Amino acid sequence: MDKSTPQAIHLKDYAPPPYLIDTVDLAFDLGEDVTRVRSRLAIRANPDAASPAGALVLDGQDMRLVSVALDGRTLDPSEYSVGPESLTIPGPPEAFSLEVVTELKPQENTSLSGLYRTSGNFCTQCEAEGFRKITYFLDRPDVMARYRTTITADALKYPVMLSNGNLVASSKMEGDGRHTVTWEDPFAKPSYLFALVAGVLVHVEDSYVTRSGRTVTLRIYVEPGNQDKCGHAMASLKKSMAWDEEVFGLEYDLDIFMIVAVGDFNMGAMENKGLNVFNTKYVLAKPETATDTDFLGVEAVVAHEYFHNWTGNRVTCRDWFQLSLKEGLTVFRDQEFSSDMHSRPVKRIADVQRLRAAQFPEDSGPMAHPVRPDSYIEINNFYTTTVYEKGAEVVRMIHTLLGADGFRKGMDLYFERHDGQAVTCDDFVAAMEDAAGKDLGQFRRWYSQAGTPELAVTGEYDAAARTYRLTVRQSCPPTPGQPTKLPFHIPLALGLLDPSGADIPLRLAGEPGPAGTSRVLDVTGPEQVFEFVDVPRQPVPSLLRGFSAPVKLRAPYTDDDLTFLMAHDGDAFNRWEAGQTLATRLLLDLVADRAENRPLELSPGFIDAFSRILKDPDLDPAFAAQALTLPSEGYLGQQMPVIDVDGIHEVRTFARRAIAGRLRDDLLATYRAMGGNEPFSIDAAAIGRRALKNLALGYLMALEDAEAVELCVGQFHNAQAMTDVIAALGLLADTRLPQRESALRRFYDLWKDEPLVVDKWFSIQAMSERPETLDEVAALLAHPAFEIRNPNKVYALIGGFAGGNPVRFHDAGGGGYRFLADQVLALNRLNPQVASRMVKMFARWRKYDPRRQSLMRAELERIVATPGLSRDVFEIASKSLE
Ligand code: 0A1
Ligand code: ZN
Repeated sequence: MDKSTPQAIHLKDYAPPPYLIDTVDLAFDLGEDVTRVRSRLAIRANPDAASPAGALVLDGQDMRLVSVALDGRTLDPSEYSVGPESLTIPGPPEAFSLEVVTELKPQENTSLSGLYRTSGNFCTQCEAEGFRKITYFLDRPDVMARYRTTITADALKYPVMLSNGNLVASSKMEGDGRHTVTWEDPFAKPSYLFALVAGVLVHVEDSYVTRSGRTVTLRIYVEPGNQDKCGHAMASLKKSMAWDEEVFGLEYDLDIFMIVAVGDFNMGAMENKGLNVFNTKYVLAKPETATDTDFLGVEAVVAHEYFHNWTGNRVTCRDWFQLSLKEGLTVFRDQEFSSDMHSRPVKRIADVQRLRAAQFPEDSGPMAHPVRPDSYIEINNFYTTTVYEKGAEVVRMIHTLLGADGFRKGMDLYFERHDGQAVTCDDFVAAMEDAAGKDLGQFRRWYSQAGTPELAVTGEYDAAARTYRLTVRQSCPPTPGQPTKLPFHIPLALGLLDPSGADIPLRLAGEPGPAGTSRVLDVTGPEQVFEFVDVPRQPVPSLLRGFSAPVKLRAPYTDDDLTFLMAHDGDAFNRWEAGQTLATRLLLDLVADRAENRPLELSPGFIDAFSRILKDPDLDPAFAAQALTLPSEGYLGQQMPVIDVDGIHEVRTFARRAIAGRLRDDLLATYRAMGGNEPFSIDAAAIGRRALKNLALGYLMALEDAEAVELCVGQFHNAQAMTDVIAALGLLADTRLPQRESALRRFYDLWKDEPLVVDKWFSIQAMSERPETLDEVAALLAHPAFEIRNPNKVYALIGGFAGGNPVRFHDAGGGGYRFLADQVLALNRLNPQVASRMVKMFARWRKYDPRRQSLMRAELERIVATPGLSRDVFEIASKSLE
């Protein structure tokens, strides 16, 4: 760092703001060189502040202060002081108006936070602390104000000018070709929800009539030429609006709802009041350019941002430590929405895979933090999978413990109490507790303790007494700053299967009669015994049904138990889980065999189980595709004390070939059966058929025989849907076939004018398992279509390589590590948020062998020693080394 070491901010130091701001009147004069912002604030001392108001310290950075006026009188510079990150006015009156003029250069803003330019348009991103780069302000979420925004700019270059709320005025200026609009947002909001967009944009329009009969105008703004890719986003928005009314009784509250899609955006999207700004990736979709995963992503993110209108905007966060209040809850809501739109088990499996792939590693590494963190150096580093996805799991557990009705009552009470307020995670839990009459005191530890708990479960059957005793032990490994943990309140959903595979009615000792065949046990102590009575035969337990808690389950299942559960468990999630547990076990055994130079052999019983799934005509193809996918290299690595990168890759490849060799005919039959020529549709059934077809093609290509190659090349050339084109291209990219290069070339030539499709082209090459990949990725940095200032390009190429290609990134030569560190340092100057997302790929360095450890540590040390390091990168790199 060039200045002093950045300091952490602590939750325990929270104090209410000394001043409040009631209204904000902004006037933007957008220019090519300079943008001028005039802000007029109505400020008063906060009656609820802990101490007398004193000096007013406003946040502000990276702009030029032009003037300050208090109650209409321009202040002399001696009457205030300006620091690099603040403007201080000593001893202002109790209530006053403050007018501040600032000048910015959005065209030089590469951080994509604050006001910046994208494709010639103006755009803002204010969460978490971007508003302070626009004007001086109390830039914290517990300062909620009503905004009025006037925008003036050249009418030809910026025909469309948008902000939050409703358009209240517009006029053309005489003579100079400029025009002006004014927007007013009637709802008080924190500064992070402010937005402004101006430029050449076209829109697609629709409308929605709310349950109470109000008509809302819906508009999606895109760059000209993209109107044909907005239909799915619009349909998703309307479904989201209907779902929130139906499930939570929540209606939209303004007369217009706008989405703007921009090509340069750090994250997925942003829920600014009435004016959501989206990464194009989560808006633009048509079958020729977007995969099924993209379509599902658009639907989920449109829903997520829309749902924020209530969970985030109407009720917001008191401070950034409470981020999961809005994010965990809103992710839970979007997951439920997608489950209702498609298949619930398939969605649950996908969400759990994601949690395990990203959140479990975070929770056991140097960046582990509670869902409600205690401290941070840079808040932008805490938009994490722990805050989002584990936060959603915590809300889901409340839903499980309270039931759907209890949860709905809790939501109603939460809005009744807190509409228009900035509140805490604790306020949310209190509303749930009070509405449902359930004590969640111990449950609150999920918010304060980091780490993934482990649940060890054993069962004992007493044939004479007809009882089954389940012993449940919980523990949680230490995490940074939390060496020991108190027991969690864990909802353990389970069933017991009799030898025919049927569920046994469940009755605990002391209970009058059975309470269903699947139930939730409250695990609260370090060790607990649950005794089931009237159990006629030795059962096989189906534990943690639906993944009822974000824990690691250890249960002494035999291979036969797992095969039995795979075939019979009434809970679809656990049928999938049993197969994954068995596969993980077998693959890790093979990794050990390989390390000991023993010959590799895949158990025929396992292949038979796969064969039964493949041939089961009653199975949902989407589920079958998930069940037939082997655990990822990353997940297998997590199960090892020291990750054997090469062993895992080799063994997984071996297993895929072995399965493909044994089941070749079945795979071919599946490929043909799923590959019907029906017209493209994006419903769950069609997505499932494509998933299973491409899974079959993937296995067949593991054999790389002439027939498989012909199918793959044929699919690449003839398929209409991008899902199928990309599946084939991804498989070809892993090969040394002559068709590889021609396919990649053809794909680029066809799609070079579609940036989102070019991103796929970059990531497919970045994820190729071929040994040349690092050199090719390094060369692609110089490709005309690569742009390091564009986050999507960085995520596709650099992120695809470092995050999606374990065997090449972790090449023992260390070239991958050097490459990533170089890119982190280049990005650090341009876009600290993106740089910090890249440096996180080093965080798990301690999980590797000594040679790789020292190579990765050296790169982290090189990064930390670099002058001019951003807070973002400094925090991740230095904590990784601790
Ligand atoms: N609140 C958004 C995510 C988001 C967060 C930060 C951003 O810039 C730093 C941008 C978007 C969401 O949850 O969708
Ligand atoms: Zn969100």
